[in-house]
Amino acid sequence: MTEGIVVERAGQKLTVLVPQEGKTYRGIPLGKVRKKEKLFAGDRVEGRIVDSSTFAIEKVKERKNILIRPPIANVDRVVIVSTIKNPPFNNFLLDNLLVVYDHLGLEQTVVFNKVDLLEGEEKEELKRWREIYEKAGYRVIEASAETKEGIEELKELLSKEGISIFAGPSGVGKSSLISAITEVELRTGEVSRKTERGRHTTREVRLIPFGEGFIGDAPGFSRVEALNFMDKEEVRLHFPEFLNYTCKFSDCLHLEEEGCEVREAVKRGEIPCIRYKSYLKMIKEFVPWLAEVPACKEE
Ligand SMILES: Nc1nc2c(ncn2[C@@H]2O[C@H](COP(=O)(O)OP(=O)(O)OP(=O)(O)O)[C@@H](O)[C@H]2O)c(=O)[nH]1
Ligand SMILES: [Mg+2]
Ligand SMILES: [Zn+2]
Repeated sequence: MTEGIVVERAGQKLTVLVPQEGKTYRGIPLGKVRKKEKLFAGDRVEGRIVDSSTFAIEKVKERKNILIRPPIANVDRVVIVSTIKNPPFNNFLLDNLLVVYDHLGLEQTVVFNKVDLLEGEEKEELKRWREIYEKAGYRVIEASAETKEGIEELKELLSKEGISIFAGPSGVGKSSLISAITEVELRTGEVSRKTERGRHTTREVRLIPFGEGFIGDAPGFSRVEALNFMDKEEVRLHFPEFLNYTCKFSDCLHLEEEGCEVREAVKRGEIPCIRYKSYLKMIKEFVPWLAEVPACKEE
């Protein structure tokens, strides 16, 4: 049996890389595999090289994980790409992704791309967001596929073994960054001036060999809901800044419970209101005391 990895899935068409040969093949799942499961980019497979262009997939190895958004298996780390401008920053999407990927146990990096576009007040806005995420404990990189700022830092991070993927909304420059990193030319598309959104240029998942591992480009998406992946009670565990506080009750949801230290920290301004508001929105709750916190009114 020969080992391979699915590096691309376009509709039913699978592309399998056989590292031993340094060559890609059209992957054809044999009947028993096809009947049992759907294959994803990132799947490690075993099978036989049938001819110079075809690989018969006889077995799919057990998966470490499957990301639904984007659909890739065996992911080790994820780079979540956002922009302050063009398109405007969607902090709620970023917060949902951070929760979902932490739940899956992935190593995460927050990237703000297109910093070359920012002026004056917009630079201040970036600085404020950067501080919020860094204080919470995330690694934040400012980048530009245009000026190549941050590209060396990303290269270093992504040359490690395993599968790293780029996630985030359409138009933030995922494909542009991957092109700058790997020097593989990928299709990119302009952001619409009217709607300020990307045009879903990348249609398929594709893994590109880089360093000891792979970098995955995938279509953008604008909605992910943490509650589709976990119970309401779990969400609080994936806000690292909440974990610095010990509430009276260990199952505290940080709403209106007696002895809630997270609430006190929000009131004192130690936990940014905007992150706490994301948490409430994620678990679909409301707390009346928020209206009394001066720092929360400004936002
Ligand atoms: N000024 C500037 N423009 C950028 C930068 N990165 C990407 N762009 C532009 O932003 C647009 C969108 O880039 P893409 O790389 O296609 O974005 P994407 O995230 O892959 O989008 P989807 O494939 O639709 O999900 C293109 O017109 C790029 O040229 C950057 O750092 N600075
Ligand atoms: Mg793209
Ligand atoms: Zn609490």
